[in-house]
Amino acid sequence: MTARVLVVDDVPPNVKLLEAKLTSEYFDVLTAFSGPEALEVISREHPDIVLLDVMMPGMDGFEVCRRIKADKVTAHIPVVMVTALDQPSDRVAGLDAGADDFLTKPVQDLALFARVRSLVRLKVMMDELRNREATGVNMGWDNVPSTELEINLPADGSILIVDEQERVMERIARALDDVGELTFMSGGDDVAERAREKNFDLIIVSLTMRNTDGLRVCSKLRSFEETRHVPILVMVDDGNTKLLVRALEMGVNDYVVRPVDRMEFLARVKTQLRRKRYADKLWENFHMSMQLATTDAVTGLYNRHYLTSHMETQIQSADRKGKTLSVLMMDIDHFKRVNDTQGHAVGDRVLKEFAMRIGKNIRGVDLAARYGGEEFVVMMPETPVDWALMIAERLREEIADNPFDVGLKDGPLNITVSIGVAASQADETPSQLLEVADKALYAAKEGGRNKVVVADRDG
Ligand code: GH3
Ligand code: MG
Repeated sequence: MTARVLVVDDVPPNVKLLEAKLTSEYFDVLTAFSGPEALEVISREHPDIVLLDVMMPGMDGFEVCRRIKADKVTAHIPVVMVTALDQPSDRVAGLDAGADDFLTKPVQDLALFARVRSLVRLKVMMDELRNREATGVNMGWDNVPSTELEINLPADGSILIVDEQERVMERIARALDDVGELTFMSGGDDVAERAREKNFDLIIVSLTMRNTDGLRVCSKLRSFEETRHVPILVMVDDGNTKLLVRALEMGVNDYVVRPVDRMEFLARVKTQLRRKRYADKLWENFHMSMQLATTDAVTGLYNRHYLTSHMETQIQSADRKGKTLSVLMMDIDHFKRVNDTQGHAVGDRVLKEFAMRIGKNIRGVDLAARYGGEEFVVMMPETPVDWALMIAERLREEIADNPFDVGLKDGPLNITVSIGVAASQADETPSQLLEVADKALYAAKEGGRNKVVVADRDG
């Protein structure tokens, strides 16, 4: 995931250091050396996240943060305060100013990347939600129930805490008192299994339990359908970097180091809960607009009109941010044969099942539409073409490897799909991009069907 990060500090070597670190992880870095300059860069460049030094002459970090959060246009941009290690009071002041997270100096790589990524993921979802609502307005649906466009969905929810130490759990309970409903589990081999049974909004796991392998719990949580998208926050002991790296690689969303600072813990928990809220909202919104916009009774997917109208906004926003939008153009192979041999009603059932499988295999920010009879398009914001290719391959396999059970007495039907993949280029219109993807789809058909082909942009 690439993102544009603005680094603000009045000490040039500090800026250089963070810039070098972030650039090495493929973030795009903007810089500013004072509060007023930061505000100017923000209003001009719309960065995805701001790393803000607290101590600056003139306008300090708190004031900059307050101004970012007070302006409707910039309030949704996540702000990370960079504070001196020995200033816990800064954290309280930072929270009051509306900061989303903290880093302490000297900034450690692991903390930096974990926090930046976590907040960028949150912002991607928030942006998508807003774009979709803008599309709804463009299409003249005055009656679309508007989800809160305000930046702050409440950060509360149902939290599971997994730790063996009673003392720790008691302290956590006190810290999270008014954040949500708490459930405690004191470890055991079946923790992850038990966690599946309830809809948690956040799971906090200790990685230093004696009788339970916390990492294993996390890896199971990531593999179960029910808990795959639930944010995980882990607690580790200071200095146990190896364990932490493995946890982050596994897809754990954030971490806190023991002894846990109460304010910091609270901020982290709230960020994760808010992110979950947005993800849920996106899904809700997805289903709602689907019902409102769809003229396609068969699959329940977005129609062509919605797709192209939304894609226009998306391509513009990708251009502005210097990011890539990818599309998959998919067409069921020899679908006419299904109709001819099994009848139109069975054909419809295949289309329905096909649409459902697409839905299951894409992210909440992606958008699936029925483009024509048995042609479907998936649009994926902020997705480079090689990821898109990977997702297309996964979809192709999912279709080909699992015959469609549409209630025939001869058993399930073998279905395959051909897919063309294309990534947007600057100033392209939706129809140009779709045409490029369509050419790739044609090549996949020519190449024998049940294939994925990436558009050849040179030829
Ligand atoms: P190819 O592999 O080249 O894509 O072959 P194909 O048979 O899938 O392609 P073709 O374009 O020749 O046929 C598409 C068929 O899809 C023809 C049309 O009757 C059928 N179709 C289109 N919309 C619907 C629908 O809503 N329901 C059903 N049952 N069939 C549909
Ligand atoms: Mg076809």
